[in-house]
Amino acid sequence: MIKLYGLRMSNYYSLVKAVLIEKGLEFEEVKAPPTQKEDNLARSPMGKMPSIEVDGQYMSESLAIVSYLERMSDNSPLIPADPFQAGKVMELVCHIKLDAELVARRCLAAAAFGGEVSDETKEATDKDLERGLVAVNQLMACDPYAAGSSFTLADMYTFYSFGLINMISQKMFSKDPLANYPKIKTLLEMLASHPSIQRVETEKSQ
Ligand SMILES: N[C@@H](CCC(=O)N[C@@H](CS)C(=O)NCC(=O)O)C(=O)O
Repeated sequence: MIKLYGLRMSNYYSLVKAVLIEKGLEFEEVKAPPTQKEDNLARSPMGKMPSIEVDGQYMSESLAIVSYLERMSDNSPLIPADPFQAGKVMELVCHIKLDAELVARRCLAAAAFGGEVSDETKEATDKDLERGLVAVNQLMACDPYAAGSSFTLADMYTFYSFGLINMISQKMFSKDPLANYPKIKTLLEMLASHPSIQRVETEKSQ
């Protein structure tokens, strides 16, 4: 049985949990906050969450983990069989993660934990995020799903990254990052009722 380490409040933890559910894989959740303690570093070299344990071996990084899970079960494929379409899904995932979410995360400590951020960082984040969102929007099919007609890994990253991007953007810049992207907004509303995502979100409050 796969063990999933981390906390339910983490968007990356939630994403991996939703993929485990989507793929119909059995798993056990183990509460493990991000720390620089030896046991956590053994599971996750940067001390972050989530990580998984399979037969006594560990794996970190959500993208590595979900790629592994995708190969572990044929249920509900999240990456298309066609090599080019598979590449397109991963392209969208990369842009969401690198050019939108990781940019917004520069202000996470200030937005969520009362940390400090310089005006320079704030301004650069706002500007870079706008650019990242243009790129993401260019690749988003929203037809009706992120990468086209079927639900893929890009939908999982859309849901779990935009939750965080929205929160940071509203708090730091007092603006709706998706104001100019109504198709992505509609997609997010649809994804909120996708069964695996809905279960993860419901269980957060338990
Ligand atoms: N690239 C990693 C990022 C994981 C990550 O940043 N996790 C956050 C929680 S959502 C964390 O552990 N933060 C605590 C820290 O950075 O020490 C992944 O995709 O799994």
